[in-house]
Amino acid sequence: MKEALDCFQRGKSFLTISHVQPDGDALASQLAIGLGLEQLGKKVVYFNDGDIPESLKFLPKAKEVVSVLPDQPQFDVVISCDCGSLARLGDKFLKYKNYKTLVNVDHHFSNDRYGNINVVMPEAASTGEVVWGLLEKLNVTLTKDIATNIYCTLVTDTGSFRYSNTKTHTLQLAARMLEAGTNPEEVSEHLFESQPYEAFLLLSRVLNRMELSKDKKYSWSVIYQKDLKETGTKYEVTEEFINYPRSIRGVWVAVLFKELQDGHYKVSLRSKTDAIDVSSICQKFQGGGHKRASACILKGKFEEVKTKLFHEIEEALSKQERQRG
Ligand SMILES: [Mn+2]
Repeated sequence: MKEALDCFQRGKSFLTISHVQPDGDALASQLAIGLGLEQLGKKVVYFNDGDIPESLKFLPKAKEVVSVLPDQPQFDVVISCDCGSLARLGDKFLKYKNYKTLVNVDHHFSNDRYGNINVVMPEAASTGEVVWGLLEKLNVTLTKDIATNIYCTLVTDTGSFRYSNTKTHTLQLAARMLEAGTNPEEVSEHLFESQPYEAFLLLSRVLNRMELSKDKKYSWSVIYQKDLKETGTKYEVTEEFINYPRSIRGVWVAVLFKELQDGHYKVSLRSKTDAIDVSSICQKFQGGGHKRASACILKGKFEEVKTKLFHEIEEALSKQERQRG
């Protein structure tokens, strides 16, 4: 932490970055830390490899995010937010050499410490919580714009303060963000009540295909490329879809398969108990994330991918059974 603070104090030019297809924690964290550094008189460029989801464009500073990395001048510091591995920052950044120090600010359990400096706090509810911890130590004033971003990170990663990572200090932090002027209704309207109609055409397909395992302990659904084409949607609208299999009574693990353009499958997993660590399942396929929310990419036909993954899920479920005796 101290090393990162020194680095932020010394640096003059910064690039903030978050993972590809950013969610509310990734993007708002990168915006909040940039806003804080700008307040300290630093030069900040905001970058993300790809498009910003429509629902996040309301975030203060989101309109300044660029998708091209500048050649000149060299940045003193790159700050990556909410990203567990270097590859997740996207292909453009992987080739980029135009900086001196990379600071990795995150809360993913599986973070592989790829930065020159790493501030990784798995106990934090969101990366935004880590970000605010840093900004506070730098004596940054909590403006409404910073607060709205931090609040968005909390709402996103706690499932609107419903998940197990919601602690007393999470709600205290959220309260501070409201005191600084955040309008919670406005944030949830943008995040949850501004869906395009087409998202529901896609959701109805996902619900139609939802299945339950024989033992009723895990549930899954799948989205194919043709679904996106036929409904005119993009994967960014599917962020909340996994909550449907997750919310079935008796289900411990929820799975959403998403066919990618290259025919591989991106697989998102959610666990409803600390006894089943889905990040370790995903790590077997070079993915990762949090114990209760993780993702990985599996290669092969859908039936093969399903068999491989379900084998791991069943292993994890029977291990949990054994532990409970
Ligand atoms: Mn996060």
